[in-house]
Amino acid sequence: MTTQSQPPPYQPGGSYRHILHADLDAFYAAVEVLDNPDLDGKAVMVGGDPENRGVVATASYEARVFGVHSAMPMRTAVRLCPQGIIIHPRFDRYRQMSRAVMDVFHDFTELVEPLSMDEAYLDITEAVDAGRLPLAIALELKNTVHEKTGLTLSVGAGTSKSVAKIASDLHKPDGLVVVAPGEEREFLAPLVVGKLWGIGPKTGQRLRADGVETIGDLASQSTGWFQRRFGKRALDVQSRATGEDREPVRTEREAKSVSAESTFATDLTGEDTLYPHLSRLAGRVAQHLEGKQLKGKTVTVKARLADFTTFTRQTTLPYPTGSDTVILETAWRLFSRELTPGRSFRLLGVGVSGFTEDEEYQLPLFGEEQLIGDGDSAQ
Ligand code: DCP
Ligand code: MG
Repeated sequence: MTTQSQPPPYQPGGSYRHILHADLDAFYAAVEVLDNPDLDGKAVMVGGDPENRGVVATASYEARVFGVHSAMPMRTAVRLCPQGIIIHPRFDRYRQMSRAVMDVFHDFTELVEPLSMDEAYLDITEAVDAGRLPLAIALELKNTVHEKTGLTLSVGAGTSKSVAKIASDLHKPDGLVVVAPGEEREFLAPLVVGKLWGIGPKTGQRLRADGVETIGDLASQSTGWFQRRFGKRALDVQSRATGEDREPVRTEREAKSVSAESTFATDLTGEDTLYPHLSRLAGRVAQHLEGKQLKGKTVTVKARLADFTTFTRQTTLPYPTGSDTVILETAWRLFSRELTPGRSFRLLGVGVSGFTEDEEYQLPLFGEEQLIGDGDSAQ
């Protein structure tokens, strides 16, 4: 593995940083259409079986018109879009395409931060400082990805990661939105607060209840208001709302652990109830590890009891893993020891750490990768 140098820190009053956020359109479905042109123009739904509580990993834009979306139970998707063609995911093929796309990104700049298999930030400051326009670079990136892989990419350009990310999502599919330096605040102002990184549905709802609907409403609040509202996160949220955040594009494997946790609406008890939750969390962690191309040796389970007692249990495997099956089996082994009758849980978490840079390890073949979709957060 090579470690790349970071861009110089942002100098207030100095020149702008220029960042692209690039995200493939309907990634898994687009790969399926590419490999089988008969599917072109049809409602394609990639995911698990409707009979087996499978979920939709993604759907083509033709299927989305009917309301089908990622993480929806496939059974619901079939009801909304009966003519939809269900395709089982081929992860190896998606990984292969992902690598090809990431290679193109790396031809543009060495400062690439992958966020998942189909999405990355690119720091293009050097090229812009040398006289190229962000628009020209973004167009060339889209064209090159299309030429080399046949996939379409949506790109957002801006002076910060959060502006670029919001911009890339705005005109999907095949979108291209450039936010000029100095126009960040104006660009963000009319958008709903939920578009901001870090404002989930619950926070969004609470803000709306207080009359803060748009990012513009948020940006006009005082620093004291942000502090009361967001505590430790105040400065981060405020700088994102005003389009002034200066998070650098991170190329190194900085993550020390990848985890996902879930607090339940009601305390849960019993194996049958808790196992699916652990399974979902293990799936989220595996997906995140995959996006970051990481494997770790240590699996941790976190649990909080009804009385708020919180504890963690962990074990170290003889080999690094990124497999949802292995993570789940290990996590369940740790957790099931704690599952005494009647004990009820309000939170569960699964984490993987102890990352290795040795890519030589190959796991023996475990069962098929499972598809577990849900909106839990993974860090
Ligand atoms: N994915 C998944 N489960 C989810 C969300 C996504 O398995 N809950 C997979 C399938 C997607 C891929 O990750 O194809 C990329 O995720 P995106 O959120 O970028 O979604 P798409 O690329 O499919 O659509 P788009 O980016 O055009 O909205
Ligand atoms: Mg995508």
